[in-house]
Amino acid sequence: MLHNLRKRISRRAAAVAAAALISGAATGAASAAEWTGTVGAQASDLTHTALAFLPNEFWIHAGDTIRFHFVTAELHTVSFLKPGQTRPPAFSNFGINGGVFIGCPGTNPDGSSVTNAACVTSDIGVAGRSYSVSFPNAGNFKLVCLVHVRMTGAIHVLPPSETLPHDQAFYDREAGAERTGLLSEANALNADGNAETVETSPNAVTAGLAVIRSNGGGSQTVALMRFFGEKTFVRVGDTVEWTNRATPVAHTVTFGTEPFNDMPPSPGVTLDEDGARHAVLSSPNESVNSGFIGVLGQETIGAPEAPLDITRFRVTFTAPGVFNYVCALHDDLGMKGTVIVRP
Ligand SMILES: [Cu+2]
Repeated sequence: MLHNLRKRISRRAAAVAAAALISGAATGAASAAEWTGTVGAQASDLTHTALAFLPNEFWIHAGDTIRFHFVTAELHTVSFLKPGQTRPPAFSNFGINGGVFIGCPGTNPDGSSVTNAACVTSDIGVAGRSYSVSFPNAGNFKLVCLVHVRMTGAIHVLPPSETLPHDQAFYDREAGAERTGLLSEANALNADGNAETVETSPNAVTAGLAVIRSNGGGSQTVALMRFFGEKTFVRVGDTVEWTNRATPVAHTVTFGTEPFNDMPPSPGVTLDEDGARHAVLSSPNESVNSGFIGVLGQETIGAPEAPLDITRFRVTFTAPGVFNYVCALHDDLGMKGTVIVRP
């Protein structure tokens, strides 16, 4: 669970915010502007999450700064990889103690300059924290979150002689409209997921849903971090099947004790003929982890072909009982379920 990491970071954020207040008085260059944006959005039900920069496109002047505010329980970064750089995984491990953030590798201090010469990234950001980057040179820069693929933005940096097309009020309106659009999409998706759960097999569970929306700045993702059919009733000998339909968000199905690293499947998890992972559970006291399931390696021109993604996990239950499970990545957002196995 990334829960512990989230808690640990929010405590540190309070200290950073206090330091920022003190140093804020000393800033104020003559012509350079500071723009603001938001990272992520969430509904009161935390399972409804927008993985998006809001807005995800800015036109600014060389010398300007953009400050991004983190507002969600879900973790994000503000990052600019060096052009051509291979995208690193977010963490060296994803486990019970949260995992170690890799970054560029490493992170850059608040106020760092973005150029094409080097990668620049914030640390993992959570609600209450912010991160600013400045752009000394004209050019076009791709903004990414290292935790979520398909969460991108564009920063167009113009020479000071050019007139900017928009003011901050425009970007605030854009952010509001995108936030509203993404979260209402989450509601629609939730209704679809609930309806489909009723129609499909009682042994089938949808492990997350998501939709990617694209605009001129890049892509924004709406994700539902929940299991549709979170209570499943089966008989001894039955098999339950989980399918991640949340392109491009990884999830796990984890029974019992969470492993040190959630990414690989537990030893003993086998592959069915159709490529799905499969485990057998004979007691609610046993632990098993599906490993990451999801569609992560999408088609990209110029990149080596990625293998077929594993989107399904099956568990055969050989004894009665109440088997609770979580998504190890999103349990603190409410992604949990139960299989009740009757004799
Ligand atoms: Cu999840």
